[in-house]
Amino acid sequence: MKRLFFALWPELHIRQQCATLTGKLNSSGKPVTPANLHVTLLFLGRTSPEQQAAVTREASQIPASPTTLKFDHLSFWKKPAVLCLTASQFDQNLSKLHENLVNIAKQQGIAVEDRPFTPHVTLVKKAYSVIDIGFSPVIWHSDGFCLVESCAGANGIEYRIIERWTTTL
Ligand code: 2AM
Repeated sequence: MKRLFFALWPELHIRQQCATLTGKLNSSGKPVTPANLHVTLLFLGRTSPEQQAAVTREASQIPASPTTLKFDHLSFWKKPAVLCLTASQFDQNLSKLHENLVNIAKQQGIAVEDRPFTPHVTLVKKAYSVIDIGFSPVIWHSDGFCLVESCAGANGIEYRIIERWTTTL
């Protein structure tokens, strides 16, 4: 069993913009290491090899349409105690992608959250304060999505990209 999730995986310059912003926050908590920054599209959790093979096959059939996100808000979510970058605007392609992935997971008997999709990049974990600073929005043009494994590494959580689907393939 692997702990899997679908995600948008940012290019280096987006990671850098996010990391610079995190540095300016000067907040309590644990900043997410720049290499780990991402947008979770759908968390699958513990997934069997059969389920992995099926979701991979089905995800390959989804058109990996380009999508643009404008991350222009900082949100503090009290219960998970995280500070996130959230997007006030994102396009239909992303909503459709999320919907397709939910359907694929459900077809494989994978329990997924029914909450509305809120694209976000977690910047700081174990945070306990609201930070209100002005900043330039992070505009992210994404041209694909990934299936990612979450692993416990020697230095904390590591994410390994298992599959990547892009518009340029
Ligand atoms: P996040 O996207 O809100 O930061 C891999 O663990 C990713 O899946 C993390 O980025 C994490 O949160 C999200 N995640 C972890 N556990 C989850 C769960 N039980 N339900 C939904 N998403 C989860």
